[in-house]
Amino acid sequence: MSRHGANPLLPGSGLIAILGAGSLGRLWAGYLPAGKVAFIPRHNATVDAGVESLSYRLQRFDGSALSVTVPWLDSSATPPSVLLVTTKAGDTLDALQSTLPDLPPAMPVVLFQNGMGSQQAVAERWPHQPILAASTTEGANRPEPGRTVHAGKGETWVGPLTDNATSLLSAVVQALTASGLRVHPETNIQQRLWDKLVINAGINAFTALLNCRNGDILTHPFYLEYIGTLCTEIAAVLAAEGGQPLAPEAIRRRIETVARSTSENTSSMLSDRQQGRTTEIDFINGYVARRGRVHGIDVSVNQMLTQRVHQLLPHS
Ligand code: NAD
Ligand code: KPL
Repeated sequence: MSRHGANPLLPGSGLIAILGAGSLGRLWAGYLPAGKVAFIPRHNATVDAGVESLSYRLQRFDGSALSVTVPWLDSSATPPSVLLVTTKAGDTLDALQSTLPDLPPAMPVVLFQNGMGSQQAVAERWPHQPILAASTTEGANRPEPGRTVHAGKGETWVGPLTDNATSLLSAVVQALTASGLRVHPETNIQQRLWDKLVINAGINAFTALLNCRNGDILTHPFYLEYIGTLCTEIAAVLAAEGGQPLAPEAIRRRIETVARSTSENTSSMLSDRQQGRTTEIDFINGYVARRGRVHGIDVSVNQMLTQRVHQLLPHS
């Protein structure tokens, strides 16, 4: 570390910038050391006209609550060392399109989106920028506008998507570890993203369509009708993509273990539906369906779930 506390392997001053001041962005901003983190304002947003920071209450996992104030990044300030991207998958490409041109080309970008497809699109669009992906089991929500709740204590794995990010991995993990959250380097982040995608593909759409908590899908006739074929489709796509092969029965066991252990949870997709927000279905079952079509695999159940979630109206 230099005398300024910045990691010499990273560009900039040691500041961590966050794009996407939602639940997950506020969670990281609240745990990272004060003075070392800033939010990036939306392109052309009016927030910086007189409002220099964002304040909110963070309820930490241990039950304690604290007031957090995070500055909006001033474009004239020293450039950040790392950028965390915590926008929804469908917003990420546009958000980066208007943000990255103002930031250093050597600055590592860590993508926190659920599902797959958005991370690969970013890595393809900016192959010369060090791009990493994170897979996290931390859980955060915002029950009211000024309050963020750390609802689930988890772990975060970070790994490189572009070749030039490999040498920066340990420095990025070290920077994130300053939060006190558990962060690990992962050299095969694609596999870890697939592992999470498999779970989300078997739970999220069913909960959104059936308007039920995670555990309630397990006995529902609609779930029981389609889960076997869904797992067969996922297994075939996984094998064709060159990931760790998994039998359909093993996929179903993984899905059902998580549905049971999170039985009282409202999934992120049901929560999006309840709040009238766009879901991430295109990056979950929609991604499996797209990759399946590329390989000539029958993915009709993934397609059906994707279409039906698209047809849903907001429901509370
Ligand atoms: P969220 O909707 O609460 O936050 C996203 C934020 O991005 C919003 O504040 C939105 O205004 C902002 N945004 C959208 N477009 C933008 C732009 N162009 N410029 C700047 N900001 C922009 O969502 P979230 O729950 O924080 O989730 C973010 C991502 O992290 C999702 O992909 C989600 O699946 C993933 N994730 C979330 C959690 C969690 O517990 N919340 C856990 C694991 C993964
Ligand atoms: O990741 C999740 C989500 O809701 O997106 C699960 C594992 C289904 C937990 O709710």
